[in-house]
Amino acid sequence: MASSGKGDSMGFPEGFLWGAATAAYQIEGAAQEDGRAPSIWDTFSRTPGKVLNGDTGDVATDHYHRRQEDVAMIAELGLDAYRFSISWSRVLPDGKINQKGVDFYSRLVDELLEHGIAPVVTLYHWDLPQALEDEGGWTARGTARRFADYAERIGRVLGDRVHTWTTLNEPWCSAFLGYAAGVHAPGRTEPAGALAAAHHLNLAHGLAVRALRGVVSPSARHSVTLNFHHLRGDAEAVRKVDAVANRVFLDPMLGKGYPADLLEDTAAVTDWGFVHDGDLDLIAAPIDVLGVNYYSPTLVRRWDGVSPREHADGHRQGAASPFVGCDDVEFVLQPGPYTAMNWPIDANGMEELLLRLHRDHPDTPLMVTENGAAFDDAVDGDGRVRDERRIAYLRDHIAAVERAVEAGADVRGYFAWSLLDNFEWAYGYSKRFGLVHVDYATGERTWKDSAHWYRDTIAARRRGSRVPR
Ligand code: GBH
Repeated sequence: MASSGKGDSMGFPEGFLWGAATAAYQIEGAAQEDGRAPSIWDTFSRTPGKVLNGDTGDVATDHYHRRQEDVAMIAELGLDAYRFSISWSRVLPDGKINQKGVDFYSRLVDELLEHGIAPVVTLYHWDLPQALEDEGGWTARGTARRFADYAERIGRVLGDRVHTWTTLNEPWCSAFLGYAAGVHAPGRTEPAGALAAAHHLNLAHGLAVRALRGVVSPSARHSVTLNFHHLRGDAEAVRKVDAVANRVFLDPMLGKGYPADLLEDTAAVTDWGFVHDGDLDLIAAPIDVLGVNYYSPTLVRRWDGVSPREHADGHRQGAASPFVGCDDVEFVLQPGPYTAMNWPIDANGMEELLLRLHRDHPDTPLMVTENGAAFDDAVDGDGRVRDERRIAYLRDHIAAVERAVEAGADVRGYFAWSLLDNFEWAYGYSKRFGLVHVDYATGERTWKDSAHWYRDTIAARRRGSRVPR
């Protein structure tokens, strides 16, 4: 075969970024220090019954005080890039810049750069300032403007040093887990509100990309991270869930507007009157790379009206479903093995998803911004964490990314979720996704076997060899 296209070359392309990811509320702690104001996750986690064991992010991994230690660890891992998020209510607690909050991120960026690590910044990983929720949160159009204003101000401060800007992390979770299912902050169960939230998140993204381009370095890349539901099952059920989980964000962001079938499927819930003239042009601000988070596939079929409807993670689907307009769809738990989240382990889904995105949007480069697994890890008497299942998970998923690359997908990087064990949202500290173990009583960090494996794998990759299979 002639060696022309990038699909012919084996392995990952030059400049491929190996990284790990975190998010502000999940790791920082210091919830009431240096002028930080509360976000919806502070409110939600302090509301009894919302988070397992009443856990909160008040201390988390104490990263706010261990920043330098953590950067040293990132450097020792040999990462090319580190993906973290900025706490909006830390840097703009009352609409004005909080210098102490900004300094924290500015130092983090400088320290990363001193070690040759590219900062990949997410502006919004679910922690809306509570003051904005009090004005309607994402159901209010004004929140999109406020977000663009926040993006612009942070862009002015960090814009000369950040490698990649990501507006939103997984707006599906913000809109549908937060405002329809109510299992994430702010815990509202308003199907029409969730669709309005989805639109305002789309608008926030587009406005922010435009605002950032005006103030940051022209060489910076702009992106958004979506959690694609990689769907399998009956064609009609797949189409419906795909519309309200994937295309509701992807299509307008990539300039195709809202899918006609989505508008039809949700017509009984809303008339989409919150979409104003000109919004679709604003949402379609061009991006340079699309962030893809993948953990597991989702199996769906037409609901027979009798059997219980289950979520892919094993939760029974009650009255408050995140899948608005999908009342006749059943979520089937596909056969295991499963992670500690009860999510099926299925690396082929990663390859299929990347290839589908590449086929549907061939001009949009992709980056795997999260992939990883929770297992019940424990530190052994000899100080080791033998997490061989996590190693197998990462190895198989990296191999799947590689197959997608070899088949022609334009994938620019891979970020393991997560650098550290951390606050796993509604599951509190009960689920451990880290490459590095955290003892929550002391804050002590211990490299799991997977951290050593990931370091060695990255190092081997850079010498051009392949993932050991
Ligand atoms: C990511 O969310 C987050 O970005 C990150 O902060 C988090 O810690 C990490 O993953 C691990 O959870 O809704 O029943 O169909 C991933 C969220 C999980 C949402 C799987 C969709 C499918 C199950 N996704 N979920 S269901």
